[in-house]
Amino acid sequence: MSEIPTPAVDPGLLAEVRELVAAARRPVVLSGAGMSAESGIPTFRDAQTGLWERFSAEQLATEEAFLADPKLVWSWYRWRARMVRARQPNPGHEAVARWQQRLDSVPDDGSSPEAGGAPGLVVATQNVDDLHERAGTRVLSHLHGSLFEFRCVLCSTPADVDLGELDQGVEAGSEEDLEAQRLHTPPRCEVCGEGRLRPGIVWFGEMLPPAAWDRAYDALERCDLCVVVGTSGLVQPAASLPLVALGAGAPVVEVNPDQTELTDAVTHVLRGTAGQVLPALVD
Ligand code: BV8
Ligand code: ZN
Repeated sequence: MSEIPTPAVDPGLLAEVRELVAAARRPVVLSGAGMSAESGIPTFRDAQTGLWERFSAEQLATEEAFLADPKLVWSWYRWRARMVRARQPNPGHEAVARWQQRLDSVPDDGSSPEAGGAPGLVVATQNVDDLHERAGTRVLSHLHGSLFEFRCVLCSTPADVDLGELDQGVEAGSEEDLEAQRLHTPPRCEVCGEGRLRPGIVWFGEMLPPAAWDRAYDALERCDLCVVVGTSGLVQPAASLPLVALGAGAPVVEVNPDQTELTDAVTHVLRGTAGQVLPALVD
């Protein structure tokens, strides 16, 4: 693993947050697209490339876009899923996994659910990639679904989709791969034979999965620390979740190289990247 440059954040503040991390028994990590930026996955703020450069992610991540041009939207998701599969978790993902494993070995202090319940790190992510899981983290909530889940638009039957071998000759995420994915149309559902498959993603204008939302909300009401990593805090209702932790009296730490919609509300701001700051907090 390459030597991680020490983050350019105030050492005193870093030391203070390190103590919060060491003392926390029920922390929650809320992650956004910036968590995966150092793995080479573009964030929603990054400009789209190639075929999709004329669209914003918000325009493509809608049911309307899918119904208007199923091939375009389907190929965008295939291309993104293949890109994620070809990328690796970064030191930020790995630090979160170590933190969760460390807390898994803390004996259950018998705290009643009212007192917050057993110790443990909870991760709720807005991201649709599987990089947290591939770093070894159990993710409690995928608030916006997953690139690797698919279902029928009509009967909602879940389905598996073969995303194709990562052709050695074609670099996943490349323009070439982008053209290759263009040839795919959403397969037909094998159960009802009517509907076409769609990605198991929460599109704009769609409700978040109630179970994922409730689990994240409940964990934040009971947490003793919340670390918000790599989110611009623009997309609702996920962006309001850190406020639940604040309402519960927990410190909320923002890890982000830039100012966000949440900056003024949080209790601690660490202006650095996930891959730099998280290992410096956890190890
Ligand atoms: C809902 C899956 C209603 C898709 C996503 C008009 C019409 C309809 C709805 C709305 C509307 N106006 C507002 C809304 C609500 C809308 C919304 O919030 N829109 C925004 C644009 C204003 N929300 C919705 O539509 C939600 N549903 O409201 O439904 C309803 C209610 C009840 C019943 C029925 C219906 C659904 C929102 C979910 C949409 N799906 N993802 C896909 O992936 O294809 S959201 C998607 O965008 C991501 O998942 C993520 O959540 C969001 C992007 O935000 P971030 O993760 O923050 O990423 P971003 O690029 O913005 O920022 C990256 C950050 O990382 C930056 O701060 C950067 O500085 C930082 N960073 C960069 N590098 C690093 C780093 N940080 C750390 N380390 C680094 N190395
Ligand atoms: Zn079906």
